[in-house]
Amino acid sequence: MGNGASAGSSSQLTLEGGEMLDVAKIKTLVPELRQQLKQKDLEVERLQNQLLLTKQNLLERESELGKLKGEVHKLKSVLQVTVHKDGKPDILSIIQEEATMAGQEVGRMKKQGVSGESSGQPNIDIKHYDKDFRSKQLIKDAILDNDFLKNLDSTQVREIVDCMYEKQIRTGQCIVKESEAGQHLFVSAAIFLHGSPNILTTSYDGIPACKLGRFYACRCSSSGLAVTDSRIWVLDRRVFQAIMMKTGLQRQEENIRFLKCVPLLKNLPSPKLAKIADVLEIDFFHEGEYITREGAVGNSFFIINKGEVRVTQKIQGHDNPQEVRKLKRGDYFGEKALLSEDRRTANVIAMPPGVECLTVDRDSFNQLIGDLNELREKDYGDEARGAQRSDGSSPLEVISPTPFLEAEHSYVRLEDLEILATLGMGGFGRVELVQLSTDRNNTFALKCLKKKHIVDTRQQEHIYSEKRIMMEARSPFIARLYRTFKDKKYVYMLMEVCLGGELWTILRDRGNFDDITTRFCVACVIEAFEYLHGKGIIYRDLKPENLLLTNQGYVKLVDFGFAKKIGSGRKTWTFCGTPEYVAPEIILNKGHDQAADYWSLGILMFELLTGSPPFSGSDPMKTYNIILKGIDVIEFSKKISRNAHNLIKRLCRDNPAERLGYGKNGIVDIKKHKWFQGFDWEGLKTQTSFVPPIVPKVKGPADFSNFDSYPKDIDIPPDETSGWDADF
Ligand code: 6JR
Repeated sequence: MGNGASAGSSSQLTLEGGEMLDVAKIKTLVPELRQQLKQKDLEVERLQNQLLLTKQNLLERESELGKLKGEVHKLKSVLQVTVHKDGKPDILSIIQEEATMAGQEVGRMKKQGVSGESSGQPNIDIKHYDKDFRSKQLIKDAILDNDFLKNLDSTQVREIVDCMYEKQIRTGQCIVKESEAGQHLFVSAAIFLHGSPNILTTSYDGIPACKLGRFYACRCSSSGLAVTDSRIWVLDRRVFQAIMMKTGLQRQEENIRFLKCVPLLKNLPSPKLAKIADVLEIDFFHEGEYITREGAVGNSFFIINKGEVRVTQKIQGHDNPQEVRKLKRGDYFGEKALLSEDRRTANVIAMPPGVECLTVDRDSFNQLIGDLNELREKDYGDEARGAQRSDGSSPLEVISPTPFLEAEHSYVRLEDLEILATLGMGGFGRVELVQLSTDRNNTFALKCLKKKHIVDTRQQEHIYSEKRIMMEARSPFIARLYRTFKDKKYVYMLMEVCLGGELWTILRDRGNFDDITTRFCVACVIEAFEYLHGKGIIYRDLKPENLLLTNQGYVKLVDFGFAKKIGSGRKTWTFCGTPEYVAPEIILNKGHDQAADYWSLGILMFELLTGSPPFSGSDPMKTYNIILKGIDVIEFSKKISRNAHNLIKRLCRDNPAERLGYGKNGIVDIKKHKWFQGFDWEGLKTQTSFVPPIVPKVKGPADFSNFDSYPKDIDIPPDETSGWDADF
């Protein structure tokens, strides 16, 4: 005792920095600090509440907005119908245009298909015209200044430059004539005004002149009038198409020819080689350059096209890597980091004078090449490290032959049918609900196509193809076509009726679908696509407008106007589809195949989940330009879940070869995606154990209440007797 400042007395504390604190003083401060803390807590709580309220408010606003949008959609659709009733469809386009100009989205208007003539591939002479260096440069500059054409490769640009021919134009002369068939816009003739390298194009039906590039998007015919006497360069659309096709084919053929000489790949079936040829990139490495570095991560597989490489490795007992072998043209390397190791097992160095390699990235390698026995069993003398996988060599792709099909309802005659109501309407004609006068319980959908319209829009071949494909199709996810008729004015298709209505109508009324509904609809489409692709058929016109609900609520694909049998490993070049849904390779005329359907599947998912497709402009040209910018610049609404977002992005890859579904497992890869986790594919196929998410109300075989109402047809088309439909 006695010593006031003893260690036992705790009246003072020494802080780390040597500062002294009076404990008694602190004790008096504690209640005050507690009070302050409590106040801060309260404030935090208040702020949190505010945040919650704002969030709630936001959600409410969002839902209000959704409802409003739904109402706008309904109104627009009613308008669409009323306008047709008045027989003045022009008003609608004015409304639509004004809405677009005001910056609003053109929501629930039915989307129209677009197609180039169906007269097969252009088989025309690609003629070159001599021109001086300056003119060539001018044309080239114009091409590189154009949003579309700048995507072409140098061979294609050179061909276009060579094929343009000169034309003298006098002041006031009309460069492009206007025709009545109007709506479709696409590059058909590129005209370069002398002096200012702008590109003018006409749409491919020869309709209003339209400038691409700097003075883009005037739809008026006056833009086709020459202001002064001038010299222009012209390229016919058919030549343009022929160039695109020729160069595309050439590149593919060259690559395939080389791949056939690569010992590793020479036994693969041609369709597979074609796919590999599609994903190849050509890379050049200077002498001495390290193509792979031992220990580094690697994501590419290489085939040597030109030159030689040296392979070196660290070997015990040596300070420097030692050469283990040389590889030459036709040899490959880089498989190990992709198969079993994550890292490169050796250095691969380009030898003089440099090396050209065909490069395949990791994804494409896994999809197309990775399961080859030779690769898996490859042994560089390193204790059989390669053979880790079970056999998985890719099955040969075969197109199933057409089985003998029974002809249901082939006895039905046109005279036996009575029209009950109109189920759909378009430029082509109408789809009527009809019943058999001899059996009123038997109803069908009768598609009536105006022959004059078919001839005017050169769709004869598409109509035949539609008939052939639909007559043969036997899938629960594709509407049946029983038989066809014809008379002087129309050709007719007698089809299975789906009284649940169009998915488009339901989407319009609901605004958007939830994940479950969307998954179901997309799954039905996948089943239909699996069936079609298995027969070498591409569909090319996916959209909610072409999906019908059966009475039970299953989804069926209708309208095969753009479907085409191309076989596997083949491509086609005819431009067609619906602008919002066409894939970039179709726009760029690079040739397209099944992968274009996978692209559209991603667009469909997006539209069903949000109510609008991701790429949409006020006219087709604008839409195409937005599509070419890619899916990565599109903002994804919160309505789209993480897994759905991921799947959409995997489907909407710019490069068709990278799309999910295009790999060696085909469409199964899409079915296995996380978004479909737990989905009962078997139940869907058999249509038994499944309760569809939307079960429509259908009271009987003649109940058309799930369809919008359409006015009676007042427009009677003229006779068309050219005889193109002899075999229809
Ligand atoms: N060894 C690439 C060529 C050899 C060779 C021996 C080894 C490994 P990668 O070099 O694939 O990149 O394609 O790893 O992706 O004798 N190459 N000759 N690799 N590894 C490689 C091959 C190619 C570099 C070789 C290679 C070994 C030996 C022991 C582990 C343990």
